[in-house]
Amino acid sequence: MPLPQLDISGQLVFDQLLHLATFSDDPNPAVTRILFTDQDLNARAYVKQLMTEAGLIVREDTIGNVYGVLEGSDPTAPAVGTGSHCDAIPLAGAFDGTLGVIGGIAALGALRDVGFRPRAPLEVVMFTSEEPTRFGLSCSGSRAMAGALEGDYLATLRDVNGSSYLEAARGAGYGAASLDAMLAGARRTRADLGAFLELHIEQGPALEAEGLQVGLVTAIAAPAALAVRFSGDGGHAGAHLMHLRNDASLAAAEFALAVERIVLATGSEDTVGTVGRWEVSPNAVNSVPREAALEVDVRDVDADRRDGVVAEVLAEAARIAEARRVRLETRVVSQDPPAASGEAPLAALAAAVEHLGLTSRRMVSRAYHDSLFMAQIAPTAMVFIPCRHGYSHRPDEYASPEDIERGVHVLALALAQLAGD
Ligand code: HGY
Ligand code: MN
Ligand code: MN
Ligand code: MN
Repeated sequence: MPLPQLDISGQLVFDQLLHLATFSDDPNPAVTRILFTDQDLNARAYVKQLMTEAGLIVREDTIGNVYGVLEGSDPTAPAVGTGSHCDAIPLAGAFDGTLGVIGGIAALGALRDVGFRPRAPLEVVMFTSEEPTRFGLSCSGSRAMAGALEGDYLATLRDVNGSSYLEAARGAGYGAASLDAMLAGARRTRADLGAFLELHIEQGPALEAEGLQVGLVTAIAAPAALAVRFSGDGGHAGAHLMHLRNDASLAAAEFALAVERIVLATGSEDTVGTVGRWEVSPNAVNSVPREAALEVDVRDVDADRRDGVVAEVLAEAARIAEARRVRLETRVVSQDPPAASGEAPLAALAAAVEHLGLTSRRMVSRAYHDSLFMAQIAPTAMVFIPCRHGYSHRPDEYASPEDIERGVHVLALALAQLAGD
């Protein structure tokens, strides 16, 4: 099909992203926007406003996924979707996730503005939450959509205030009579979703280092998240003698270095791991730590190798706990398979890149995305644009209006091909 001539303003999308970034619990340029908080609700309102202004039909599901729909000439055809997330981990930046939502709206708006009438419905979705910050679980919206989230498991999760996911969802105006009903209300299947694309910043340095304009993602690495808690008996930092102590934080310190050692021991640069969250209690200089609550992030493009690292890390936690006479609780919060991109969406992106005469390379995404789960219910692919120095999950995360314009343009042309006219 002849590809439509589109008028896309990277500057406009850039400005909208910077406005969206003002909805934050931390001062600019940092962005902190946690699921179902007031700033998250402000961001949702802005996204729905932009969807409406772009002429899209707005709807929300029971878990808070927000859809903007451009109706197709054949409403029975499986939809072609795009989207990403607007939640942001503490002290993050303005472009992670948001580019795929605001850029997706701009892509659908640009197609509509030139009178492009898709055969299949086109949808842009803001997933309710991709970051694991509030409940420890990543991608709750796309997991629910893909049927990859059990109500029994979600019921076990609590935030730092002890609130459940359902309570938080209801507080934000979502939810349902039960968790299972809420999850059922978000469910999509291959019958109603024919393809999915996600535009995202690379969150790494490769495109910039190689002077390339676009990345075509062939696979998404397999992520895992573990919760590990060491508990000792604490004591007075002065009077409690060393040979009597079972210091939980020292056990955590030995464990964190063991995670690094085990990850490096695979010998592959594709294996990565860190202890990203580490909370000590009572966290007083003159009190021997009683508790050390950690969260561990382990990833690899090779799922078996990732699983081997997870097993070794958990075994090492038990060895350290025994040796240091501390108690141990561990939980595998998530341990997800990798995702391979679908041929048709990848080909549509590649055709758009060629049509626009852009430089590109195929690459693996080491970050996870909602596409990791969308790939379980529809052929899925991602398109990356460079971000300055590869920085992400930092306030100085940055993507230029020019790169944004190229990414949105590729996305729009790929969506047009997949939806047909
Ligand atoms: O952690 C990730 O990979 C994603 O950016 N949340
Ligand atoms: Mn992120
Ligand atoms: Mn993201
Ligand atoms: Mn992501």
